[in-house]
Amino acid sequence: MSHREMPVEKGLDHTLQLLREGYDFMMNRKDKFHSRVFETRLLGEKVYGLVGKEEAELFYDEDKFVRKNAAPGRVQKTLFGKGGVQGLDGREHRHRKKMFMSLMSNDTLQEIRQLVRKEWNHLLAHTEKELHVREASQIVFTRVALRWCGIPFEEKKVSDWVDELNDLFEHVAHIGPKHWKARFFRNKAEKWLEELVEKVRAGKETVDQNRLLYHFSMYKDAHGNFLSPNIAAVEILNLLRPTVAVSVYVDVMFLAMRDYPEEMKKIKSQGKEAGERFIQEVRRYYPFFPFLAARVKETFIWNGYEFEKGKLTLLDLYGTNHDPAIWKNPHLFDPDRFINWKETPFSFIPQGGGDFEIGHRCPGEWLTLELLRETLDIFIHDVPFTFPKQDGDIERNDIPPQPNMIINII
Ligand code: HEM
Ligand code: MYR
Repeated sequence: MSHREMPVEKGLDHTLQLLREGYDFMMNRKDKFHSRVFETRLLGEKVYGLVGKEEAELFYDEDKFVRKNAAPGRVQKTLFGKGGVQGLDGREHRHRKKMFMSLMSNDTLQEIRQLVRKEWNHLLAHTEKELHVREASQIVFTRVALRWCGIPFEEKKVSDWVDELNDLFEHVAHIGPKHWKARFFRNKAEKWLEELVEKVRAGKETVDQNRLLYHFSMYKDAHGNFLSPNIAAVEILNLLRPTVAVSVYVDVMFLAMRDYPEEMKKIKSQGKEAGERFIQEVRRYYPFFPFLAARVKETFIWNGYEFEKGKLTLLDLYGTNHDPAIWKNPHLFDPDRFINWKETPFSFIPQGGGDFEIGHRCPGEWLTLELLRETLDIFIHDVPFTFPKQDGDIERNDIPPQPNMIINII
């Protein structure tokens, strides 16, 4: 196929625009260039941008893109950690990913729902009237995550866990002290978990052998070796941290309940299916994880465009979930769009696309849905509440979004 000129954004660097435009950065360029493939410059590097369904399919082609050295340093030092599943490729990735997927059985998901209900009941029993949705769900999900993973904890240390796990995902994109605090917490949490893994291996800590702490401590890689204690710690944090991050979805879910009260009525009268569509639309409509990063494995040509070996490539998750070629009236909140919706691996990608086992798609997607289902069920059916007057605005460059919803329990 002949070469086509890829649209190139002029200028030395556009990182400041990214920080300003936030979730709209990629879509703005797609619209400006009338192209779903373009080139720009970020953090001093030439970067390809991809938006859309076919583009997502390309991004997940493991013959074309690798994850090694793709995530920027500030993401690795806060959100992901180093040496974890996110940065692996090929055989090594599949082996490690199998471990994550084996944790997501039906029994596990059912247990998670019970834990969620128990922890919400516990928290609500101690709530007078005003409930800060974000903080409350952070506490509930931290306790769920620690119990589910089998991490021993003292009651008085729970609030430290809440703060520390939150910092790992809330300050990735910040500049200054908040971001440095997140780095500090990652080092602290990794060190604590490394010591725990070593004690489990040495039989010095009695732990439930059916729990994740034990599984990850004893897991052997594709070559039959234990993970280094540090990498085991990084992977345990890869379960604890995102479970707590589901509090962001709960926060925006309450924002949707406040802004679209007719949808709450539908869920009450029509039941489960309507709730399911509501949760899917919350994950499509609101921004959360903006884009993914990979590097070109070998130079190749796609649709006439040349992708050069080693270059950083970003796939726009938010833009693909708002692509008018996939979604009618994408900027309208409409759960009914999911009636008779045919799921495909690359068009609805709030937690990544493609295949769970082979690719990097989020292994926690079903778990996320369970946490949201149970939480929605509790607040739709069991806990009457009202919304006091409040803003609930989401800034376009607030990554992740912080509506910080408040409700009054009646
Ligand atoms: C990967 C989003 C919850 C564990 C990912 C990816 C995204 C994502 C966008 C990257 C996909 C890719 O690179 O192709 C989210 C969001 C969540 C969430 C928005 C809601 C808060 C969870 C939960 C867990 C989890 C609850 C586990 C308990 C992981 C892991 C990976 C991952 C281990 C790396 C997978 C791999 O590289 O193969 N997630 N996730 N996530 N997620 Fe989630
Ligand atoms: C998780 O903890 O893995 C799930 C939710 C984290 C959301 C954090 C949002 C910031 C992501 C910036 C990503 C840039 C990737 C190149």
